[in-house]
Amino acid sequence: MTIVRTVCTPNCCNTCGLLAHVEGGRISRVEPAPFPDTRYTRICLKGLASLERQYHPERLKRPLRRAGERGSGRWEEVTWDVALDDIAARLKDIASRHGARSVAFATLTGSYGLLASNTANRFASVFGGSVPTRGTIMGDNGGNMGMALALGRVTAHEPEDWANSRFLILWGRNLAETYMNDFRFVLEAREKGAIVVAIDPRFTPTCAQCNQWIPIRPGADTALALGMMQVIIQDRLYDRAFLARHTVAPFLVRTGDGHFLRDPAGQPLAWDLANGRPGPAGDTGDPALTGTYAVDGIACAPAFQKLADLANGYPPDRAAAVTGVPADVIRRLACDYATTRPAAILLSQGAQRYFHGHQFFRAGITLAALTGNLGVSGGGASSIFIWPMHSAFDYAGFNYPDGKRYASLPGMMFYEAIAEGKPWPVRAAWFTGYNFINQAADPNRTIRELFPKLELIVASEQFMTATAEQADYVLPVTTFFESDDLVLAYDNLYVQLQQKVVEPWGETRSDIEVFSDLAGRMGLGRYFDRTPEQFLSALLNSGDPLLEGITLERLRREGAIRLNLPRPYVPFADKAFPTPTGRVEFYSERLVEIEQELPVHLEPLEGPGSAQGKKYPLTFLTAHSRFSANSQHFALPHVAALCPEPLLEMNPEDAGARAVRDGDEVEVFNDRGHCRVKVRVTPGIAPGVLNLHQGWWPRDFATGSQQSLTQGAVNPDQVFIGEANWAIFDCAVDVRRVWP
Ligand SMILES: Nc1nc2c(c(=O)[nH]1)N[C@H]1C(S)=C(S)[C@@H](COP(=O)(O)OP(=O)(O)OC[C@H]3O[C@@H](n4cnc5c(=O)[nH]c(N)nc54)[C@H](O)[C@@H]3O)O[C@H]1N2
Ligand SMILES: Nc1nc2c(c(=O)[nH]1)N[C@H]1C(S)=C(S)[C@@H](COP(=O)(O)OP(=O)(O)OC[C@H]3O[C@@H](n4cnc5c(=O)[nH]c(N)nc54)[C@H](O)[C@@H]3O)O[C@H]1N2
Ligand code: SF4
Ligand SMILES: [Mo]
Repeated sequence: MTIVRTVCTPNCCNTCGLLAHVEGGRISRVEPAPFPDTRYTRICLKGLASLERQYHPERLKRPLRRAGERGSGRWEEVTWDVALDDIAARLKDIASRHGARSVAFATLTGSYGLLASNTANRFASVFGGSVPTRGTIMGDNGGNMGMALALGRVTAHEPEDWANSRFLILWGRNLAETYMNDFRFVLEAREKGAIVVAIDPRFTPTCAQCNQWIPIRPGADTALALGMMQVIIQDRLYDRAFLARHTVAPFLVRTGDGHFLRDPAGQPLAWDLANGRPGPAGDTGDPALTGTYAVDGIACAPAFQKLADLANGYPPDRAAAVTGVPADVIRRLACDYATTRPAAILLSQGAQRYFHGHQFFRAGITLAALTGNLGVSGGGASSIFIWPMHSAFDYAGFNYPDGKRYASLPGMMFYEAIAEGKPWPVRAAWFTGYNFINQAADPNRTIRELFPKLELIVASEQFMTATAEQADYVLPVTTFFESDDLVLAYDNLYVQLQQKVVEPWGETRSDIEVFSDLAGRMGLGRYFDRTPEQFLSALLNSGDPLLEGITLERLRREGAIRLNLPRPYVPFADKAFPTPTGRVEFYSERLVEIEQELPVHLEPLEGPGSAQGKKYPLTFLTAHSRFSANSQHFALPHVAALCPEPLLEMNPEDAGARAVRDGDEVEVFNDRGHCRVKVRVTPGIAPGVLNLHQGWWPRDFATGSQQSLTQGAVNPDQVFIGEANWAIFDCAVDVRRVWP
């Protein structure tokens, strides 16, 4: 028997190390692999069930070519030579008629391996194709946009630092299910006496472990934050020194055009209380934060005053009316948060999956700035992405060989690129590590309107997913037990080596083998003339001091190595914020043009007052489940034993109004789609809100699918800021009982 250390690579953000026991060429069991810090030595049911996935009878073994209509399920097995020769010829032909850019290589999060998730990019670069940006099409980038505006960078405190907090707000962050292995650090904080509050329309397993659960109306979090700000400002609970020194609070804003008042050298000015004159904000010892001033006849007020004015519109009573959170709960939360230090806000994806999700992150960060909780251990307003992890590697060298660079297509424009040819036509799509039909917006539209416009669809897959079903070619790929790769987490700072444990199943190949072979057939072989190991070494040899001394040899010996950073990693500990002003920009000059210079609350696209909301009064959440990393695990026997079928969570009030009882079959519907599903009536979800976990396959429903209900609207405000993010939970539906 041999034991090999590899990594569990699905997108659950945890990247546990696995020790695989091999007997007679077959993996007999897996167990958690050691980490230098034993708190990271861990595994979950999905990781244990990865063996069932590995040896699943439905795993794809040989390349398949479509032998009937798309989606008909008729296939013929072909050799790799036949498949790749034909794909090469068709790519050339499509490129010659529509330009190489018309071929889109869409990779998402099937594997965290650097090669698995970047090889299609490299091929796209040398072929000249397009790559849809990932963060937005997956619906994770709205918050990032807000964070980048306010802090200059998307980042997070290292999870072990959560244990140093005295007060934690888990804001739309279902850690016990989605970061199950990191949740221990929150529990450590609690054991040390910290107070933990969860804000979520659902009573999740996370909420069950918190001191307080605060249900909220979906998409109303920015209004809640503004209500808290009103209390903090009115009761003077804010950290004046931090605001004056490290944020734009003292900058004078011109009442006329909303821009900062600057001196001729371009330095923003503040009102110096010591001498009653304006001066460069950086030199002003005692700047005014409040009031209004006239400077050379120009009316202006400090940015903090502008924020206070906005917050004044949300006293707790008003915020309560908007959010559904009682006024006394808002007041208390604000006081507790502002007076217990250090206090952390863990922002996450749930509350940013709305049309204006970027605003929620800005609001959360503004709270942290008001209370001086940025750059301190145990504090912060953290996203799910820990920045130094990914910035350290030489992605550019891998993805853009010889300076050749794919055309970057804003993720949410993928649809219009196919439908309308905007911003340029897409005529072929290749999905790697992406169950697009299952996991992306409005699949009914995709199948009905978009895919028929594509001349070629290829899916590199392990299983016949709903996406693979629509392809012309399905290419079978290896798992993390069958190939070498480097694996990074999104939430911790350990680099790990994924090592081949067993020989590839059937004729499966790794993504890099597939694209190397194809490149050879297309005269692009020189860009793939290195071994996977050489590519991995190059990715590691970025010259970044964070990676100094971290080599493949060491990784092979030690398994997991933490980046060269002091522990715990606390972003902005030096109070240097990489924004245009070097300060926390809760007021963004750039957004004056769209009247979002401050974190104003904006209603969801399909909220109660909207046209869709009036027609369909319930908000449809499709949250992430502990039983599956996205679409990868639900069907595995050990998982199915505990979670056998999709269930719609529904409040008794909404159920009663529709004569629906627990266990009934219902249909969830809107203009875009429907699905038939069993109901779980529970007070653990706010009235007006439904939840059906994401990741289930269409075949798990009697008819329809949960994904068919979602919309893919593009928010022009976000396009102005950067690009539109998929507002997954911004989705109005209704429910009717299905009579037997
Ligand atoms: N087991 C498991 N772990 C995973 C994943 C998985 O599929 N399975 N997926 C990984 C990925 S890709 C991601 S992006 C992360 C996502 O991690 P999370 O952000 O934790 O997950 P979500 O389920 O998107 O949303 C979290 C919570 O937000 C709540 N929510 C919904 N709307 C609102 C709202 O308007 N306001 C507030 N305050 N809360 C709201 C939901 O009810 C949900 O409980 O998890 C990662 N981890
Ligand atoms: N309704 C709804 N939809 C959502 C979400 C939601 O909250 N609600 N969340 C969204 C979010 S945050 C995310 S991140 C996305 C995730 O969406 P996806 O990234 O599509 O999720 P997965 O199902 O994990 O992975 C896709 C496929 O990758 C395959 N795969 C695994 N390893 C490899 C490999 O090494 N190579 C190749 N070629 N394929 C491999 C798997 O078999 C799987 O079918 O889903 C999004 N969709
Ligand atoms: S699925 Fe995620 S939490 Fe579970 S073992 Fe794999 S990496 Fe760890
Ligand atoms: Mo995600």
